[in-house]
Amino acid sequence: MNNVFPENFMWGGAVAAHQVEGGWDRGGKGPSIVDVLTSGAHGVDRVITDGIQDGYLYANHEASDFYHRYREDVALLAEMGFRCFRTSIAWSRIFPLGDESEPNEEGLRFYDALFDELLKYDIEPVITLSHFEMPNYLVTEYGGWKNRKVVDFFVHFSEVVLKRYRHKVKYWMTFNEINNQRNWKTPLFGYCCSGVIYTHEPNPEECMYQVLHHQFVASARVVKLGHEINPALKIGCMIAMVPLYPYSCHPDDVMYAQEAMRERFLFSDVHMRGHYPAYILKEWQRKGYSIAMEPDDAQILREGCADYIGLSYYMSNAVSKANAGSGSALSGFEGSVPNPHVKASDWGWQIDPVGLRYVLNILYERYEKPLFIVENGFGAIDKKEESGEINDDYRIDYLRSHIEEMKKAVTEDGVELMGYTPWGCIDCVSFTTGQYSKRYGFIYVDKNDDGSGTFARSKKKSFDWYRRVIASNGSEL
Ligand code: BGP
Repeated sequence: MNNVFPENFMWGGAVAAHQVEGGWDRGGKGPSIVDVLTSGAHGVDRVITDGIQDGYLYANHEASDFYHRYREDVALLAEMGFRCFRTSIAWSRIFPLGDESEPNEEGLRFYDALFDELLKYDIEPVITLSHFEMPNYLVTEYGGWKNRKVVDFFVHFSEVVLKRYRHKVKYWMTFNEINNQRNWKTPLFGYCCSGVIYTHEPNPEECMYQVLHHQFVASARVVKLGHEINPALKIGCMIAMVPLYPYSCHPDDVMYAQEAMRERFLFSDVHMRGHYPAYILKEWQRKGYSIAMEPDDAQILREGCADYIGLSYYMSNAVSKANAGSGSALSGFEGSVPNPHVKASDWGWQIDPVGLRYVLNILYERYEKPLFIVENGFGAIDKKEESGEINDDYRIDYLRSHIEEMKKAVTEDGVELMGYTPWGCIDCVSFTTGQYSKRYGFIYVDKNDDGSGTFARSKKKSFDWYRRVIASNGSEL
């Protein structure tokens, strides 16, 4: 079973700037929305008070101190044999306020140095342009993504970095988990994706679709621009792919699950096909929503289809019509029920490796475009033994079982898969909890929820395991 994955399969790992870098106010960086999320400090008003779990207080100000320690980290990634590394560029490191025309050279130099360091070891950077962290100024001055002007600011930022790094970075993605804001009832998701607290809007859902339209247009413009800057660039979209199974084979459950899945497909449909699908136009009509669009928008969307689908996969969910409210599943699937056939993590995330093979197949059948698993992983509280060892066998089990299913999708089903980058390869701040103790890494970082810790790095048991997986191109699991 040697070489079941293509020789150029991109094994690696993923993080995001605000969850790993720290240095939140270093090198001329401006505050981003996550830097001030629950605080009233630094002259910025407290923005969200509801819906955010305790602990999301400045954890990202220092995060894993990657900003100062990236050389040491990249050397460790190289030791594991990484062929690629996914991270994001913090927009407010390049444009502290977000709207200026002149970029911050010091911020640009940081990413130059990081990319050079990666390339020194033949590690391909895979870069997300927006991972939950727009410059805070764009929210306080412009109201975030509901303002069409933000499209131009984002395209300008993207143009600067695409040009600057065109010979260093080939693989890009526009918006991380763009479909998370479909979850607008949870302020954290909606806000981090858009800078808008949807629940404070007179018509939250309509506002969310307006924001989304702006982001679709921005993404399409960036894809087109990127190809003009360097035709070799591959610019993908990024979707959180949680499949929603019908709870039973009752036709009502099956239909409900299909409707609920449009909460995912809407995003990949527009990104990959370049137009809005019929089901969403009908939904808007039913609800009397009118989304402001400019005359050229349809053409922009058509001309800016993404090159590949980046996806995160952590879990599956099940939905039951009987459990749902009266609204359509597309307006928030209230019918979510625990699946009795799978176990869940301590955070209730249902562990379902077969679901990964399933989503790879449904996405590939639907678009016949390359896929890239840019997040997958197991968040857990790791215990450091007195000997210093961290025996994270649960993480190895999780990853092994998912890689096995990914392998079937590639070798048995013929899915075109570009690579695999497990989430949080270096321990970093958890997005949904804001805490440090929910860890995903192969590399342990000595940092605790109360802010204590030395930032010292050490290797978990999974470090060596993953090194062997990569060295054997996935045949030794
Ligand atoms: C995804 C995000 C990541 C990441 C991951 C794990 O939704 O793209 O930023 O954090 O989930 O989630 P958490 O950190 O909350 O466990």
